[in-house]
Amino acid sequence: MVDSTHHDPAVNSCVTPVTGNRFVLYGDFDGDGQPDTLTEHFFSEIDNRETNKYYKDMDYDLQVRLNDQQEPCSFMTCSNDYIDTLNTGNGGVFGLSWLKNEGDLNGDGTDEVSYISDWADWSNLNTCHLVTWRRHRWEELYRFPINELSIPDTGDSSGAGTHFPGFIRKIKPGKMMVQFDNMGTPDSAIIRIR
Ligand SMILES: [Ca+2]
Ligand SMILES: [Ca+2]
Repeated sequence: MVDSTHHDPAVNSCVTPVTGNRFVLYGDFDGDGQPDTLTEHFFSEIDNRETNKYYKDMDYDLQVRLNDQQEPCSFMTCSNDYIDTLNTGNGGVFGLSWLKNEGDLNGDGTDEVSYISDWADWSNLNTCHLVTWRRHRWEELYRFPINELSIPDTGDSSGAGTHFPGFIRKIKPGKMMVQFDNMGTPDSAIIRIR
């Protein structure tokens, strides 16, 4: 298999890969009372293996270009064999920029997960996804626009939300407050979920 990153004439052949962050999230995502662990992975579909997200001392435009050549695939696997892989982005992605256990928002006994993919683009507009493991699959309960500038730089793999309260707040089972981006202006709304 050809590693196309080494065949871009505009790129110095001695680029230094930087692995980058991998999120790890703890919770009970199937509600069986046993703890589960979600672990972020960043694969290149060229060789179907874990790969680097970035390159050392390289400007963003080139990072995006090399990212594209890797044919990246961003997903999370679970320590619980009964919980499927959660796909979070294919192609043009640097993995995740946000991942949080939101607790049991809909009151059915399982913890919900919010995540934001770190797209390899030039826009601050992005989407926060709220998902739950239900009926043997990951189901999206809600999604809303966010501005990437509001995401804290967590910088480690301990999971997001340690200082920043997050985008979602539970009001009561089945009812939540969402902080979203309303065409450039921070806004909030009360949302019902089931
Ligand atoms: Ca569990
Ligand atoms: Ca739940």
